[in-house]
Amino acid sequence: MPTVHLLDYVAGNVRSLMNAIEVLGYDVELVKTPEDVKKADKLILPGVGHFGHCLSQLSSAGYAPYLQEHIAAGKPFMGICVGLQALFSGSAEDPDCKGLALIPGSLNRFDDSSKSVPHIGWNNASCPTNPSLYDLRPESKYYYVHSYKYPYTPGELESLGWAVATGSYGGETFVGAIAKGNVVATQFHPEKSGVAGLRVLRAFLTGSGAERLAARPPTDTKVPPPSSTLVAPEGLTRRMIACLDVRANDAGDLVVTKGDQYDVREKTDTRGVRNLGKPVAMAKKYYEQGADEVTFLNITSFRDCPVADLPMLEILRQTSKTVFVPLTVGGGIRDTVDADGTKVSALEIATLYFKSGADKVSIGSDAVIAAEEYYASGSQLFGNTAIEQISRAYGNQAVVVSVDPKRVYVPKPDATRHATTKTSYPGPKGEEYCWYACTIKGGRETRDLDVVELTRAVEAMGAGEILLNCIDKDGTNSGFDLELIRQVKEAIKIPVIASSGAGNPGHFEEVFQKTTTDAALGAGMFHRGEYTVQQVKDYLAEKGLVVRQFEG
Ligand code: 1PR
Repeated sequence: MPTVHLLDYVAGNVRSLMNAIEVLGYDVELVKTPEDVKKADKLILPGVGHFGHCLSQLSSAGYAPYLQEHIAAGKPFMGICVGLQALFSGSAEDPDCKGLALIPGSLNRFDDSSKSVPHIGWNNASCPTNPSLYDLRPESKYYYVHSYKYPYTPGELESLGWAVATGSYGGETFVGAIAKGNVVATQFHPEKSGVAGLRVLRAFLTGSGAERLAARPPTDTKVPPPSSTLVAPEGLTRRMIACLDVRANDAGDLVVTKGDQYDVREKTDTRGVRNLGKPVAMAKKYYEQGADEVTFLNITSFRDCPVADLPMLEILRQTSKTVFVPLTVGGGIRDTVDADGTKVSALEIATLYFKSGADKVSIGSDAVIAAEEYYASGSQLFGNTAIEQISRAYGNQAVVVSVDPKRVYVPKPDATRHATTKTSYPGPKGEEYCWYACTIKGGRETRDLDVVELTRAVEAMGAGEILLNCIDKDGTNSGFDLELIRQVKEAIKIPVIASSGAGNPGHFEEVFQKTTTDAALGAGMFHRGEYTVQQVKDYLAEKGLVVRQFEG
């Protein structure tokens, strides 16, 4: 099999990328030393997380001059995400850190005054002057996750000979992909962008992208074309996530289950664990129906088990071979003591998950405890929480905090110190206000911390996204808790995934139309076969919402 070299210079998650390359029929050789770069013909520079962290790793390990040499020698080179950003001179994310400076210019942060940052989700990468650049397609969507971007100015990069594909988010148009000669780079993750992304990778691996580019260099290098023809329309889609709660049933088999308000046992006398199917097969089914992400939650993670046998590891290994959208795994991400008495940090557990194919980890109970300690210490950060350690090593985008709140009704706002919301669904005694109490251990223990406190604390610690469940709504098929979602969205800037209560496609439309949620998640209605992800997306499209459709 032909070989491609991959530079794994930070503790990044390259498993997904390796899987994608292998599925395209190529062997991956990891570059371990700067000298290995010399052996490479085709070289890929991935990168996630912080620009400064990635670039300082690259230069302190001595890679930078070898990369510049590889590119200057005209050998095929592909940069992904921070690997694209590295080609520029610098980034506002770390002004003291220099890029490879192949392209003059510096990246800046998305404006978060009216939108969530990071920009997470499926968006365009379209190049009107060269619509099939590296097999990008104007109608396709690609998976992005980044807070910093190179702002697109029509004609600027083209005048330097670059072909540019752009995306647009909240009124800002940014560089989604660039190509020139032997170099191509994407801000999005082709390995996580389904078939559309695999096409781009293939165009790089086979050389067809560079060949076609050579036959059709960027047009109008001197006169910038009118901006209206180059700026992509707002393309971020409504992101839909399928969630699989996984646990061992009474026979010891790992099954997908689903609770009603977190009770996953049958209502019959036997009270067996509900078994709705096999995790790997169900994840593949949802991917093929068009799910934009798949989340696995190990819902009995608080029970001890040897770390090497973590039940999700094998599930991730198998799933990541066939599912090319982001995979999140949650449950049990916390410092722990292994069966033989060895201490294992949350970061080490997360690393095991990333190496097995996860793109993000989701932290539940441990985030609540960390937030309580944060407030107890006067809102100080010491850098030692699981959230801080994992986001430092893998980037904020890799850390989701899963929140399991329960409604607590009060007659008036000053009846509690917590952030209340006026509710249209009064409590049992007619109470018109409620606050949302955080719980741990899958709702088994309620804490004196509200969702506003929790989400603000974890945002400060570096969480990249909130998975907002609601115990009152879970499994009820009665729609999302819009009041909860609005309260959390107002409190923080990072993206929120609405979860719990979806029972039909109309509920997804409602949550997207009536709140500013960034994504919505469904479980039971898909597992029970009442609706497919595709049906929900078709419905949203009919209602005029932008969605990504599965490309087979
Ligand atoms: O605390 O870090 O070990 O993580 C445990 C994780 O397991 C948390 O993310 C927690 O939400 C989850 N969890 C624990 N117990 C349960 C349970 O159901 N008994 N499941 C549980 C949470 C909630 C959603 C569900 C939506 C949508 N599942 O993810 O999928 O509510 O359901 P619906 O669309 O059918 O209404 P830690």
